[in-house]
Amino acid sequence: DQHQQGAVHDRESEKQKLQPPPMYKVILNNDDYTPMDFVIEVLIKFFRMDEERATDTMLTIHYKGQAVCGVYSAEVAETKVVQVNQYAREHQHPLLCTMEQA
Ligand code: TYC
Repeated sequence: DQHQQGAVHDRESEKQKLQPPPMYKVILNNDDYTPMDFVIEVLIKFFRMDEERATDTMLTIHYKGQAVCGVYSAEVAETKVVQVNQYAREHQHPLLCTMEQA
């Protein structure tokens, strides 16, 4: 009845407030072959970094193995991963973009 529907609605509203949607780190991984300049270009183009931050992030990946390039909703993160990997393959580089829950 209406009282029960109200209770269900209240619990759903409560749940949405207590459980925000999961967020995902989008990660670029190091490899031995992708040119440094190409990685910088990717960071500027897909992660909207300025050149200084892109260079710093690229070097972090190069020396430490990987870096988080951004944190996004599931849908946006998945799109970044597909677009970056597609772009790298089009340019015949092995650069790998992955995601994991933040
Ligand atoms: N290690 C690569 C090189 O020496 C550069 C590189 C940096 C590759 C970051 C991938 O995600 C990467 N040319």
